[in-house]
Amino acid sequence: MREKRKNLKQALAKGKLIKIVGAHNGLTAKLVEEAGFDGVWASGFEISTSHAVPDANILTMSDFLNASSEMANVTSVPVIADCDTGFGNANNVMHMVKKYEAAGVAAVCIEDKKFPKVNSFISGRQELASILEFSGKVMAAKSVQTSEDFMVFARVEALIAGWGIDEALKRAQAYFEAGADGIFIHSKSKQPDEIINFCKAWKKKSPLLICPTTYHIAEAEMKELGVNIVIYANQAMRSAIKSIKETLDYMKEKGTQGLNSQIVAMDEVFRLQG
Ligand code: SPV
Ligand code: MG
Repeated sequence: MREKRKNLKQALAKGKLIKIVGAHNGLTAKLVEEAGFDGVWASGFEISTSHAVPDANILTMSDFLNASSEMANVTSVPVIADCDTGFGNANNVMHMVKKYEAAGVAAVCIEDKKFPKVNSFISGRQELASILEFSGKVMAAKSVQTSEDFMVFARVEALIAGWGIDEALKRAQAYFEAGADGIFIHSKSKQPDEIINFCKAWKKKSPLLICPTTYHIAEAEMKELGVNIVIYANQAMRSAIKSIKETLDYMKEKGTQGLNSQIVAMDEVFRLQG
């Protein structure tokens, strides 16, 4: 686990674009690694979806921790765990960091919304914590880590909440000064403009993370903008849902006649089981 943390930190220092993909269990994390990505995003949205409950802190920290721990156990690439708002106040954040660090994740990411959060793509209900409160959470998180290479990323939700770019920059600055190892700037805009404007104004002050879901930016442009980590947070799960639905529709109509050639062989499943 030490190596994975070190690798992530060194990759960040080198300035290469680190590509990570969202997963929700051991299997999906392993597929991400095998596809050649640099790491796994233990996505709160995906983990919630895998339990068929909303991404709104319905599951407990232990549920998210179990899933993240499973992903870290079966992969050799770093896992960055999405820890929402830190599951409560600064006390919860300190407990959380101890648990996630012990579970072998390379880094955690906390966001500056109020607990309980709702997914960033739900319109209208995005309440932000105060800058002071969230900076305190970042400091609390950094104060309890025991390994040098463990990282805490701070996610700015000001654009998501519609508070604008100046507020986003103010928050990013405060969290960076509080000790965050990187700033995750999130947007639900269909156009990349606000993300591009933020990145240009941020001027590579800290490692930067983005998560293109509704907007698109070419990877070459990300590098120019100073983006260090791109998180493709939910696309793999969305493709899995589509594929499962198609197979179920097929079986409903035709049974298993002709199906084996369209799905993976049992041997492939045994291989993935190890
Ligand atoms: C997640 O994957 O849980 C995220 C990213 O936080 S998003 O759902 O795009 O907000
Ligand atoms: Mg999330």
